[in-house]
Amino acid sequence: MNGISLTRYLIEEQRAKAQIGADLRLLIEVVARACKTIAIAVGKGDLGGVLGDAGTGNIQGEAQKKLDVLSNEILLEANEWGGHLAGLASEEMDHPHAIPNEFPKGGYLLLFDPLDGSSNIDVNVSVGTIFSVLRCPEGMTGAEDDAFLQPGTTQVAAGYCVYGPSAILVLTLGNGTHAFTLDRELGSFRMTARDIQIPADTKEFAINASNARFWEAPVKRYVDEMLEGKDGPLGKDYNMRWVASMVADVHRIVTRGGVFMYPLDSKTKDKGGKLRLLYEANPMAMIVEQAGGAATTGRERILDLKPQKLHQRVPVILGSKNEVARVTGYHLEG
Ligand code: AHM
Ligand code: MG
Repeated sequence: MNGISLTRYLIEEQRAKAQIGADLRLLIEVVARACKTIAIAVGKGDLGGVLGDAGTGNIQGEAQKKLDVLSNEILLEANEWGGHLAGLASEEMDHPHAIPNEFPKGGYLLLFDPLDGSSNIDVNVSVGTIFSVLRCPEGMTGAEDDAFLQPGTTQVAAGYCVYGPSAILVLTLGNGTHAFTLDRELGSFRMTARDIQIPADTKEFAINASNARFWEAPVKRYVDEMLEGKDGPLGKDYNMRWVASMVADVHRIVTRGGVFMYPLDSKTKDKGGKLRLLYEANPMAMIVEQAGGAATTGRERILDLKPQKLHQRVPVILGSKNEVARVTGYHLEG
């Protein structure tokens, strides 16, 4: 079945398996369309005048790139008028964006990191969009932060689009993880991998090793053991990769296995971690679990966490399930 369009995949999910309704199908189509627009903007680079800082900051005190702001606007504009959403929340907005009164409202909530890894934009390294879809709880409008504070297990869909040599949308509707590559001439996403399975074992890990002196003991132990290679307790040589774009690092793991860690460390402890729960960790955890992998904070399954704040941060360890189990075990022993 490789090669079917995203549209056909969604229609078949809606028709044959009653897996999704028309509203969710529209939502995914609209997000995919926005990702195409972002892919074009990212691809133009300097020629589009889109590189560099926007001169503004987000609620987390991070400097925004022009493409962070543009990607956020593209996703908002694409999603606010279709009638499928009650509200939207983003890494780049302090509070949710309510659907303007002139448009009909739907039953879903959309969360996104419009352009993750944006520190890589100016050096032409892969970046990506991450998104998560929730149902708007009864009695809420979708404009309040509380509407979005749902555990990751309640996500009805999650995905990312990595803007690399090709643009690839990786999507789960809760029954498997599938990849769709953008055919730039046709302007359509076509399935290039169905029911992705992340190998349970791996010899590849991803961590920002410059933080080593800030790590907790279980992560130090695990990384030291990997570095000892085949003469150490793990009995094999490991390789290391760190793109510093979560989307690109996770995409490598989805493609060939590996373990990704942005663990708790003494530098980010006060904030709870580096990566954001609702629009980075939760969607990636759903995608990885649906592909047979695992995702924890080191101590708990990410998808079971009960969010307290819209922009909450968490430690993230995800990927090949035996390695995630090993390092999670080290945390629980300690
Ligand atoms: P961002 O959302 O501001 O781009 O930050 C998240 C990114 C992730 O994509 C990546 O894994 C991480 O930050 C890299 O952090 P570091 O620069 O500490 O290696
Ligand atoms: Mg991000």
